[in-house]
Amino acid sequence: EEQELKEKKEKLWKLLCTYLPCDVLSLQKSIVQHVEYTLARRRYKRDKCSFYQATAISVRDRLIERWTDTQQYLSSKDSKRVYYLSLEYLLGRNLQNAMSCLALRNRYAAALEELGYSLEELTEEERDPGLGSGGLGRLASCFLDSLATLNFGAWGYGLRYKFGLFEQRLISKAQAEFPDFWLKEGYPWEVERPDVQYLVRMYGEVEDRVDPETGEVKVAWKGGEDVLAEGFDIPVPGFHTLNTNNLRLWTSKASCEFDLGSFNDGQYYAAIEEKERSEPLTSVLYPCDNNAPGKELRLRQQYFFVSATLQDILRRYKKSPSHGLLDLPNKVAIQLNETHPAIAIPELMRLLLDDENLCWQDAWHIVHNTCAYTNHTVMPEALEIWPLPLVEQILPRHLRIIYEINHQFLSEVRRRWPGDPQRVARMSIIEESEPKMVKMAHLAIIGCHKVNGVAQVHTGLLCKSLFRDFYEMWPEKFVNITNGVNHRRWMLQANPAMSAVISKWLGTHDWVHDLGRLERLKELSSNPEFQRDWQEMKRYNKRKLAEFIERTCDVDVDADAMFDVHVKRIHEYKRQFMNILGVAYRYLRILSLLAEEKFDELRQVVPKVVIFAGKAAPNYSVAKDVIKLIIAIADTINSDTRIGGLLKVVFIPNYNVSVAEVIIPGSDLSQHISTAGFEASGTSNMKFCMNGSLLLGSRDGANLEIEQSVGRANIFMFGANTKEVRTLQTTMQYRKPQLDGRLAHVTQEIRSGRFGPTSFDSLVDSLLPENDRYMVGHDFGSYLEALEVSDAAFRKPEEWTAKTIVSCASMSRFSSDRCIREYAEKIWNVEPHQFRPPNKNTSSS
Ligand code: GPU
Repeated sequence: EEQELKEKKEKLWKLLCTYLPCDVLSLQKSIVQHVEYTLARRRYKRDKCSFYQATAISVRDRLIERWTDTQQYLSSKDSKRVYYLSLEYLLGRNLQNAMSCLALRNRYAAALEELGYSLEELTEEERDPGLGSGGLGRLASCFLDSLATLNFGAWGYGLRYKFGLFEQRLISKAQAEFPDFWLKEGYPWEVERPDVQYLVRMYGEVEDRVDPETGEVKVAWKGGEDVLAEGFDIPVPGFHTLNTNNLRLWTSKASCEFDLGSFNDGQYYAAIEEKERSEPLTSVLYPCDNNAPGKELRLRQQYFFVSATLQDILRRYKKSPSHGLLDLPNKVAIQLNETHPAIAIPELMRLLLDDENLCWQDAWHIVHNTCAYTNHTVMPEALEIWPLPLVEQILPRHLRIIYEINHQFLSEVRRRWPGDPQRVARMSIIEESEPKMVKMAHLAIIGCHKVNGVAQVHTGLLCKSLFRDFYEMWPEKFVNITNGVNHRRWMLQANPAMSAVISKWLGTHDWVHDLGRLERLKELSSNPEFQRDWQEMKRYNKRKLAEFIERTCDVDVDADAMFDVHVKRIHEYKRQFMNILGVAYRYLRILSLLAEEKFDELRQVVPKVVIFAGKAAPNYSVAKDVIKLIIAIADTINSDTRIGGLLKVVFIPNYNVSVAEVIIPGSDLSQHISTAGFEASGTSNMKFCMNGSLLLGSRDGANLEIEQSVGRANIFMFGANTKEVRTLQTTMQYRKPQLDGRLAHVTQEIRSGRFGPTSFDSLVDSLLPENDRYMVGHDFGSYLEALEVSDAAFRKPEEWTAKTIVSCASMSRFSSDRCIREYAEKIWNVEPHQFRPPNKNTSSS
């Protein structure tokens, strides 16, 4: 019998013992087969959508074999795994990324060409999964790519929202929101896992039960409602390595376990309806960037996500017979992306206490040494605090655990600082307000062994102000890990023209693996021939962006003008308002030069296209007003024939990852002008530099570290630093500074209706010193000066080009590869494990 089993196993192995063939003909066959059999469409009909999907599935097939092999390999190694828990991911398009990871891009392009499709046109068929709202979600995606490329065994966990971040359209000169049903045509990169399901309970009551034998008190959580979590997996390939990781996204389903009694009572429809109520849990992503929505559904989403994820992690861990629970911290690292998944701390405690029957000390030891927390903001309105009664209602068992954590923690504080009740009150997880509130950041700091900020200045603020008490108590807990971005997506994929120039001049592609290799470009920065290639590349990308602007905004722009870009979520602290005020100032100045016939000075004006893009949260009316003002000013300027081509302003709708891939390579200058102390890091600043664009930046977040890397001459910095902002904010309360004359002039013109009938009163009033939380008035003068310096630099093309080359060549620190290595060393304590197949042939290499 054993022999028979062995033969069957062998047969199974032999049927698929090699990786799928990847010659051009085999790729074509697999594409056409998927059109015919998987999609059941006609292969003769010209249909880009079907061919995109079939191509994606063909690529996915080739990912799956490496993916399952990697997972099996990692299990056999029993290596420590990293789990990245994030409520947001902004994956961007996957087709080209997956193909270049597999080193099959050229072959697929050739295969498609012969079938009458270009890879570029099929690429455009892919919809961005908008499962995130801004930098935090995109960072998570860059991390997944680097983790796989660097051969770390790591899984991402997230939610599979049915509706991603809303689609932004501009209607009647304002933002309008539309649902983003990204799954409309299906998502070919995911694999549904009906076998991976967990029940997640919410509501109900807790009951203390005394064990009659031991006298021990146990808490039982009873009643409530169950929701079923089902996993969908997306393979995450590494670049030129077989290692392929996994991103598991949960969707909510009605659980199919019924109280059968209710059917007998004739409650057939009511019983089913009741169950179906749980479906909408993962319907929609809250569009909150740096803002906590405070909605009950959001808390339920967070808990649903965390519970399914931790059950899954524990199940996988326990599969290995050698694994004892106390060993968990040596085998598992859990990273919490912001406090959004911080309810993981009490949930893991609950699973260990109630389901695994561990004692408190053991459970706490495991939780504390397994989990770590990344903070991404110091803005008070973004810090998550939940009304205690709400937590009690949804998660009564967790509230009990939080009380106990807090109790033990505060005793420790009292021991260390006797007679300091204020400190105890400040550090408590519970805010004694009406109603009481649960502070998720405190819970995360107390429950984790490491807390990290995302740029030096940001981590400094965490230690010096926001989490000062905690830093005093546990200085070794706090670390800085400056953010990084995946240069393979943001250079190699987004900017093939630049990649070709770089590889040509370096004579190798090795920079794709090690961004430090770009340093060698610095010596070439003034080489006239290299400069010519570089400028040609930039012009090519600018023409592509100009075509995109023509298509999306119906505005004709000149690719020889300076492209000055400000793209990110619309937020007061990011100061798009200050930018548009500067644009209005520039416009008025050009008009007065014209009126006064100052032709020499007019000749000095750098022709410019100012490009904005970004979404405002639907309920954030100030941000929506800023969009209205931008559009109003843009319309006035673009239709003013007197200024000719000297100034154009556009607002590109529906900013997302794939739009960014067009905008960033096509920019000359980019603005990162947040009020100092407010932008934790910023990550697009890094992407712009990598693409040969110079930064105009405030003294905030990663701008400061970028300045150190590229050198002061190659970046335009301005404005108050964090310390000055702090003192100014206190002094402004009693000493009101005068409004900059140029600013006063601009605001007067806005009020007077120069830019259309709306007077934008509330926006303009926000500039009054007593209202100006974001220091627009204070920084405006030095902002205009920095713009002038950048204009002067742009007038000297050779010098400008050299600056952009040096700044691009200085970006190695800002690769997410560097960043992930730091997490691995400072927080996770994990080593890479590269999978090499024992006897399968790798036909792709
Ligand atoms: N960030 Br909190 C978000 O995109 N969303 C959020 O809800 C919070 C932070 C951003 C920071 O604003 C940005 O400065 C940072 O670069 C990014 O996270 C990644 O760390």
